[in-house]
Amino acid sequence: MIPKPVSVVATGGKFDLTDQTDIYIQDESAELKQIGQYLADKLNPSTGLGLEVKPTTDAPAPGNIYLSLSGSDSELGDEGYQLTITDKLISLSANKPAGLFHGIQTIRQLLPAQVEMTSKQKGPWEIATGTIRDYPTYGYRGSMLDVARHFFGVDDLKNLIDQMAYYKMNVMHLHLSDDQGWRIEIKSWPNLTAHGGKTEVGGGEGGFYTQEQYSDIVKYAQDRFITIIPEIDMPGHTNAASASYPELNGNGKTADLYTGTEVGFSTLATKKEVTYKFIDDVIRELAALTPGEYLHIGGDESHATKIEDYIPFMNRVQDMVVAHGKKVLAWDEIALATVKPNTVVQYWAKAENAIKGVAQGAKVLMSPAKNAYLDMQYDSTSTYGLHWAAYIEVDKGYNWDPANLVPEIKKENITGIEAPLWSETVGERKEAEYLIFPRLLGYAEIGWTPAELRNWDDYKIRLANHGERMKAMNINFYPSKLVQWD
Ligand code: TNX
Repeated sequence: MIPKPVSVVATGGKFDLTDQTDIYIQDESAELKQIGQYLADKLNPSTGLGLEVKPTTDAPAPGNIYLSLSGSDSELGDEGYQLTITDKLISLSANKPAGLFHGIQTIRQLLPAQVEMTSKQKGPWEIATGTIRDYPTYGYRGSMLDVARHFFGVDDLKNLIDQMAYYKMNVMHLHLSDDQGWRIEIKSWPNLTAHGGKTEVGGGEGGFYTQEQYSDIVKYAQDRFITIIPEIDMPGHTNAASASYPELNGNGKTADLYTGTEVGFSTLATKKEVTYKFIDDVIRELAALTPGEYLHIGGDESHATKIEDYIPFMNRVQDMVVAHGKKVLAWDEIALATVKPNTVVQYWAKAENAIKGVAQGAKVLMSPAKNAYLDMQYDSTSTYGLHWAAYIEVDKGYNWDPANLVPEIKKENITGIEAPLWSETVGERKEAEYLIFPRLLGYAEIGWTPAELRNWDDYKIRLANHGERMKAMNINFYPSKLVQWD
């Protein structure tokens, strides 16, 4: 299993899934039905067992699966679950629906790998008996996709959301704007996408999400207990905005659409009121599309913005986000400004920035480029990816502890971990998967499993077992030589 559960007690027997098996839910609430149906939809195509979701008031008869909300097991928290499997019953309970959903991923992983295929497979469909009690170490377990350098469509995002859910991740951060493209429709500033969304790195056709499509993604993720965090990067990384609305441009040059991969040349006009009118409109529309708590305002690599302009800009934009009812997430440079209450600092490059954030009372989201960047090459022979921060082989991506990386950043300062995929070198789903997998599984485990239960020698055996699962799920993973794939 990945991530490794907190506690597993095996009892040596087996439960058989048969054509008599159904999924019983404790009441008819929409959430329970939906979680039960998610499990049925994952198991039915491959097993052909025709599992149905049925409400019940009592524990079901032998041979079935039972999902219930108990609500009073404080150790499990909001995302934990207890899974008790006997030869008669699979019984999954949790305080909250999110816990049941994570528990369902465990049930899937306890079945043979072929269960993940979408065509009918042979079976038998046996599960080992025992009890699992499980809950996450960090509340934020995320990945980021840069859809600005190369655009990825709605189906690509949904696919990744399901893959993340399988490994119990709960946040997807979308990098929606950069020099090369603006990817989210803003109704009050239509040229952002009409013009600014028209291309991407290498000169491809780019693209953008309409607000309707975006809401569909948000809902799809929400149904899988994943929160979408939208990022509008500013005041740098804003060439696409400036090319669409020249009055926003602050670097004194004419901004044309850009298809290269340099960073640090663009800036918004931080001294013009129109810029803040623009940002307020963008934040308002984005906040209305976002049920989650956070909006990400970037703040990285603003080399074309003077520091004396950067600081008041970041301070003012944080207040604007708060005024629209959201909390701020930003890259670690934000700590050069005032980190406002509830702002989370995303550590990617400079530990000293993250430390400054902690000193101001902020929590840190851990995305150290040297350990957690999905766009770093595995080694010097990797077809895709960059290596400015490091080569990150699968063992190196796994073998670190967020709470033990920077002495001044302790577990209580950390909200969790996020692994970003920057997309300068990848534009197709299969290319992106090659960089994301299998490293994402390791980041999922770092976020979920207690540090003292993790070690590479044990992990690499479990990872090998997931080779077949990833194949069954049609994931184009990098077959690292460090792992003896099954
Ligand atoms: C740095 S990470 C960037 C991105 C690039 C990435 C490439 C960060 C906050 N800024 O603009 O895409 O490196 O690895």
